[in-house]
Amino acid sequence: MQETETSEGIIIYGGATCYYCVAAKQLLDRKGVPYVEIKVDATEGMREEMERRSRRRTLPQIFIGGLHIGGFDDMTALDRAGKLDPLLEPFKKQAASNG
Ligand SMILES: N[C@@H](CCC(=O)N[C@@H](CS)C(=O)NCC(=O)O)C(=O)O
Repeated sequence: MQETETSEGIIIYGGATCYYCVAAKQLLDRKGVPYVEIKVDATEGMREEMERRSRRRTLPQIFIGGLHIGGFDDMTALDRAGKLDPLLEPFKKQAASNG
């Protein structure tokens, strides 16, 4: 089975027609962090990988630096509690620093 390199970065296991996946990506876009989306219905073995790693079956499943966050609701709850930004901080896009 194909295995992604999941211990680094921000990974969203998502699907083609998934409102919560779009919402999750919009939130991360607003936060200014890069992420990789794995479309579980487009790549063989990825749905199984997602279910094995998250022990959940709904999309999206979000991992930040290898830490399982959960779905969109879970990420939103973390944000409201002020706990998401500290997790994202190491992944924030570099501001133009050489100009
Ligand atoms: N509370 C979840 C809801 C996720 C959800 O319902 N996702 C839909 C797709 S947008 C899904 O996976 N549906 C299939 C299922 O429930 O098995 C979240 O915020 O991520």
